Amino acid sequence: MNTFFITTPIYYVNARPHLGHAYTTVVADAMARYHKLAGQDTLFLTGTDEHGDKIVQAAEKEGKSPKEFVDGISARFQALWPRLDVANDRFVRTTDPTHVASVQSFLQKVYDAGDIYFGEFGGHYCYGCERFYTEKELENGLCPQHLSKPEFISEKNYFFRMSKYLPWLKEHIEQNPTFIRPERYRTEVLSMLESGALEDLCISRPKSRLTWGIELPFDKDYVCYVWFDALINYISALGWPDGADFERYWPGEHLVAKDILKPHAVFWPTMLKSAGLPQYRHLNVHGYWLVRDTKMSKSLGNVVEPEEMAQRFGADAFRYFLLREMHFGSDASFSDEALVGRINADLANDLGNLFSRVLSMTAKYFGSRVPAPKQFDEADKAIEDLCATAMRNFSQLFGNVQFAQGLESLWELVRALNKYVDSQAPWALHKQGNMERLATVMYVLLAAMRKTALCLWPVMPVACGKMLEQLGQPVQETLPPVPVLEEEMGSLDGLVPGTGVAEASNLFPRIEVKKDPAVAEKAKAAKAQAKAEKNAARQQKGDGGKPVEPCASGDDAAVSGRPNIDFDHFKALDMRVGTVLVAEKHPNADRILRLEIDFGEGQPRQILSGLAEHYAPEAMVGKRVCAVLNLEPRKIRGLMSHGMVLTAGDGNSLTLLALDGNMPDGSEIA
Ligand code: ME8
Repeated sequence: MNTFFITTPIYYVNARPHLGHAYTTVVADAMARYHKLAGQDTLFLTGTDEHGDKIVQAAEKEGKSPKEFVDGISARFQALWPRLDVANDRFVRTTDPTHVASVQSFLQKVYDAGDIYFGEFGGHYCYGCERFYTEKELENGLCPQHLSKPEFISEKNYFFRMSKYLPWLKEHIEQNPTFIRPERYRTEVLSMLESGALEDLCISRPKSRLTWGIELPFDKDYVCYVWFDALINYISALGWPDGADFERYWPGEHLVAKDILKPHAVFWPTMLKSAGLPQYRHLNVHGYWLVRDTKMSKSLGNVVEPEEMAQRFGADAFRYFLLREMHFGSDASFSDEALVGRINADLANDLGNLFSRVLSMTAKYFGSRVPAPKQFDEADKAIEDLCATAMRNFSQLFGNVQFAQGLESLWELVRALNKYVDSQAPWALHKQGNMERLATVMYVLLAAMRKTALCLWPVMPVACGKMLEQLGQPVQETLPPVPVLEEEMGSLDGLVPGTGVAEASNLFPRIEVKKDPAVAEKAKAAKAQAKAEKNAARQQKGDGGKPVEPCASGDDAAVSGRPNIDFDHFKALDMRVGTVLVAEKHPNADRILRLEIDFGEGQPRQILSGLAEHYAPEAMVGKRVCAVLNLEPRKIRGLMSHGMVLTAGDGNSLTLLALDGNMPDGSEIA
């Protein structure tokens, strides 16, 4: 049977849900919806991880029993998901009796297979991470994650013979290139395996130290290590060992961030192997959301609350932003400005505007009924082809966890439809009384809009419903399981002439950002001063002392204060698109990042750029940039720079120049 099973991590209940949790869960929801749209029998699981020291400590802080405490926070996670239009089929809690029974069966099975032994172990235990560190792993004697001193604990414990399965795991990863994806995380796991640093896994905690956990079936004085317990959720929720859903949906695929790569890429596959169970299909690993390029943390007070975002901007727009802004696998930076920018550009200007203008013209020219098209001309056929290509690309990229690129290819269609409106000028056809041609143009637009709306169901389910309703499509009958995406990728059909459509549409109103007047005033003054200084410097320097002539003809040049250049000078610039492969701080200059950028030249090019105060190095990796390549190479504090990355700045802030389309590395900017 054609099934698709997707999981998120089960989240710790020691803190409230934040942007990071929302991202993973929204992505999983979008994947589940996409596979439903592709006609698959889909199951989507999320849940909460409720055992372990951390939880006990957090409960104690609030003066609650662990159970009372976990019930409260787990309920918060469960309440959040519908507010983000997340429609998980199951919600697993590790305190569920069915999960507990499943974990005990699993432990017994691995024990009976001879893969669990009893031994003595001493190590540096960090309560924050719930794990032991070796001497080598500590940084100045501190836990590298929490920068706190771990406690040295020596005790007898049970161990899982993980090392026995590591050679098999390496081979499995080598033979299955998409077992862990994207590639960078696969490489990371392979080098972890090659390093030889991995050992057997301690899987118990003595009850004398911790009672909040699942009792080992073969020793009642011990509870199970929280990670061993937690990973089993992925099959306990399917009723393993006896549930019919296990037969039906396993193997599935997992979605996690890079922070929990090791347990998912090393512990879990070896556990499955020892228990004689099939391996998962894919481990999909994404990067971290930073907030204004800084790590999100309670102490910095910059934690982004997903519920607040959904309330302020709408769940659809928030979901769109999450999927569009983060290139799966790389880190991304969150800010209100970035969110508003995306909403205004992609949703209000491109998509919303398309619906609004096409529906109001259909009302005006055809009384809000879908007109019957006549013969397609070249322009119509080009839209029909583009629609099929955009849908195919969207589908392929989305299925390949490249959500941002998938949406970008769909937006190529949205933007082309807006251009088609401009070039076909329905108002002129109407004026000329050319109703046949007008009917065809309006039909092409409405039919392509319907296809676009269908593709967007995984990303913006509520807005998709509204779009389909506005196009006169009975949503209950239209949405899955009825239209299978594949069948919609051909010609511009699917709309019955005569169908009634909405008279107007206002799907995504533009968001006006109210600027703090004091901040705006300061920025304006700084800008004016910078401009005056620049002009003065130019007047002094000129060309061999000659003052620069203000431009007489071009207004733009007069505004910038710079002289016009001739076309040949402009043509001499070699400007290209590239992808940042490596980004790190310049060892001798605080404000400068050292970038290695792929411009399709066969090997990456090193460029130094004054971006360090505006972008964290990890947020730069994977970004598409525009750059001038044929600047004279320059040495800056000991390192060579072979070009310049283009940015836009107002004296205070600086942003990279963004591309409005998905062009390959090395594409020329002209
Ligand atoms: O690790 N950016 O739970 P957890 C993106 N209970 N995603 C983020 C993020 C960020 N800044 N912060 C958190 C645990 N996440 C274990 C999992 S699974 C068997 C047990 C998301 O509450 C991301 O999915 O610490 C990450 O992997 C997960 O939350 C960690 O959640």
